[in-house]
Amino acid sequence: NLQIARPKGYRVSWHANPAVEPHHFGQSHPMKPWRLTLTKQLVMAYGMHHAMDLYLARAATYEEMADFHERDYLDFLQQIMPGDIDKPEQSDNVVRFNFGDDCPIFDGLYSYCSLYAGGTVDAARKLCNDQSDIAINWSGGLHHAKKAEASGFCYVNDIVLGTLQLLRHHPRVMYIDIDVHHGDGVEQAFWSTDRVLTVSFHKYDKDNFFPGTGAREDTGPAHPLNPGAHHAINVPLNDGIDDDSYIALFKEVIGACMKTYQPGAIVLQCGADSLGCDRLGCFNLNVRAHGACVAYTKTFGVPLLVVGGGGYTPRNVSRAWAHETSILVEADNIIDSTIPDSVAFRNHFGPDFSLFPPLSEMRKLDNKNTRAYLEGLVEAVHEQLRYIKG
Ligand code: V1P
Ligand code: CA
Ligand code: ZN
Repeated sequence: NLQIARPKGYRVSWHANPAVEPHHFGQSHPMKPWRLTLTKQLVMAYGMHHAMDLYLARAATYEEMADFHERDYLDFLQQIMPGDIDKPEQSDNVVRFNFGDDCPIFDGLYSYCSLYAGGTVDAARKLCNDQSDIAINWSGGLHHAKKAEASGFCYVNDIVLGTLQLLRHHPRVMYIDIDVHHGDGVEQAFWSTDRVLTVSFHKYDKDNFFPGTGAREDTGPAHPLNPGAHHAINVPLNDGIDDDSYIALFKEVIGACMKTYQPGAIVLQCGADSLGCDRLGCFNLNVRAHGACVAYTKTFGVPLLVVGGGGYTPRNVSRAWAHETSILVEADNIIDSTIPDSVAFRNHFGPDFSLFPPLSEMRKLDNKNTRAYLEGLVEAVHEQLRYIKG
């Protein structure tokens, strides 16, 4: 009897398709789908698969992806082959749809995109059908994709597709993004509606950090006829933010947003490039602090769609997402902080073999976020929330 097996706690579902994992973006490209293999190995070695319902994700259909994306763009994504990028007859579309170094055309690209998107759509539907309380797709979270443009390693915006599913059942959905980059694609997709409140925490430097958007003042087009005005919350940060300031900031901002907006569901993008020692990131968070944001989001008891995102030091991505899985299944107090002996690829976790290596100590970065700056951000968010009603 499932009631007895799980007397309290939430029903957690895991949505994944192993066929996502072997895709290669290319030799020097930072995005490595293999990090999903490492995550799954850790989750299984800890036995966490026993505490979730496991679903093999389907590929999203063309029609499902066309809920957000333009057909011209999907047609291109479906037919383009690796050798085509240099063909003159393709060059207009390659440029128009922004393919190139960040978004290369690799073998199996369309399968890769439809599989990670299918996982997020499936996860959202499980929440809507009340067959799950917390649904996880670590292969999703690709927040930069636009309706007719690839961007920043993202081709299909699974977050938008999943959120559109949630909006069929919930009047208001809140989107939270802790990837070190601005969640521009999701923000833009819901720019004109008051039914989604987007909140992104990110490193912001207009000229020197991708994608260069997400200033504090960018809150949605402020026309009196736009219901989506004020419904984009941006929390722009500087290099080196540490555990305590990030957790305090996250709790104040998200606590205030929840109180005002009272969403029926939450989508949480857990990009792990906000950890210390990330190959592309510049924050100084440890695995526990990243996980504390997930734990805090869970305390609201609202249906929760959890997706991955960035994260470019695979051993740390897998540590964070395994730890966060343990928080979601309420096993974080049970599992050992030493990486299990049985885990495949255990050599990747040396020399410490800990789930919680001291990332903030390993690459010294000054915290360029003063207390006054962070207090100013919180105050500005409170002011913005005055325009929003739940
Ligand atoms: O900075 C840029 C573009 C390239 N310039 C013309 C501007 N691109 C970044 C893209 C980062 C994408 C992050 C995605 C996510 O938010 C969600 C999955 O995490 C970029 C960087 C960088 N250091 O920011 N591209 C690359 N590095 C890159 C390096 C080697 C090969 C290919 C791309
Ligand atoms: Ca972000
Ligand atoms: Zn990122």
